[in-house]
Amino acid sequence: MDFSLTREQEMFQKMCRQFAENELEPVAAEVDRTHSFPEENFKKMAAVGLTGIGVPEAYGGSGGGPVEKVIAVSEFARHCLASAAILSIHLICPQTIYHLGTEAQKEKYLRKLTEGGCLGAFALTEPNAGSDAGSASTTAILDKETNEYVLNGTKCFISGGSRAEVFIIFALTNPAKGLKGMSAILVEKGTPGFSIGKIEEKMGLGGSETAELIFEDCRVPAENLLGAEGKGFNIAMAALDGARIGVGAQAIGIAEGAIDLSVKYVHERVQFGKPIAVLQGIQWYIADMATKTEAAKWLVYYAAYLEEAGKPFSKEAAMCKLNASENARFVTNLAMQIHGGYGYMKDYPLERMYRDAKITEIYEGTSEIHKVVISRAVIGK
Ligand code: COS
Repeated sequence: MDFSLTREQEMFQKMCRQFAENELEPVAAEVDRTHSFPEENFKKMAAVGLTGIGVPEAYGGSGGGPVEKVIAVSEFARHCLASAAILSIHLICPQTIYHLGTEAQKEKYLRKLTEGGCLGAFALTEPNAGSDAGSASTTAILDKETNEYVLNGTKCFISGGSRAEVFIIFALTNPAKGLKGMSAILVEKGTPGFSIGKIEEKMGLGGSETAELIFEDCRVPAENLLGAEGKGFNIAMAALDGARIGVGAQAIGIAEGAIDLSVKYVHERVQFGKPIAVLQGIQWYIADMATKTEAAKWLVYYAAYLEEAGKPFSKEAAMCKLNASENARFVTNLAMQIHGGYGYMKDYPLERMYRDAKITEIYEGTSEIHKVVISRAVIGK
């Protein structure tokens, strides 16, 4: 058993850490305040190969796999959860196209989604289909005369929806079959009949724009079917398994960032004539935060290792996401307690981190859904 990163992974981690410190941290507060997508930063991520993790160089990617994703996303989340989330969620799109796409689809979409700096999105959720993703009602009916799918329906809460150029849309190609009639369809920004609706005002994660997608007789060629027809739900679930490791990475990153700030603060903050680092109450907070975060981190890396090794990992992906996201809320809460009034003020990053951390317990499946997945795996359906 070896818990260490390879030399290449250590160098990659260093590069991601520097990228986060130099490019992400300086704009994190502004991105949150203005709720603006950090377009420039996304282009810079593409320039250094981060938007092509998990896609081979032959398609414009930078190789690597789940472990590299965890490294990059967690390093980013230490400083800016919105940027970490943008990368983590974007990667679902090129990686799914790489795994399931036809050669023509790979040629058409992968370069622009990897080295090209175009954002990808993944759209499953609908107003009446959140946790119960199988009850989605958006349709994509094949017009046999023109050989086009005609999409109708609304997707909501889609991360990057207002900025993405390529979307994987889950829609019913055979509504009579329900969940088994769902397929994955590739849709490009600007396709007639496809418009962006409401852009949500959120509690946190300001820079990651979350949008509604509206399809009104939106036609795409039949060749835009991704994977087998009727297998859309399985494709979505498999993609979400990987995405949940990404959220686990976001959650450990934000917890590590909150610990970094807290450690610095307890040495600097003097009360009762001494730095608060000498107070046992504070020391125990820090001990709990560090221990739980270390444990959360290794469960995330274990899930990533299983995925990389081609072993079953759905249960561990759910476990790592459940555990790391609860820990992110626990740690940011204690970090704020340590910082007292300063932590609550918008002048300091902790207030943003506290708000941002909450989403990790909700998106890519709520904690309750993960308990469903885990308990089914442990005790059966
Ligand atoms: N990988 C591949 N296929 C999977 C899978 C996985 N991890 N999990 C389930 N499936 C398949 C099942 O094998 C089944 O297919 P077959 O009938 O061909 O065997 C099909 O999907 C239905 O599975 P199941 O009966 O478990 O579906 P449920 O309706 O009970 O839903 C949950 C399962 C609740 C786990 C699912 O709806 C879910 O994850 N919901 C949360 C959605 C979510 O995370 N949304 C976040 C936003 S995404 S934009």
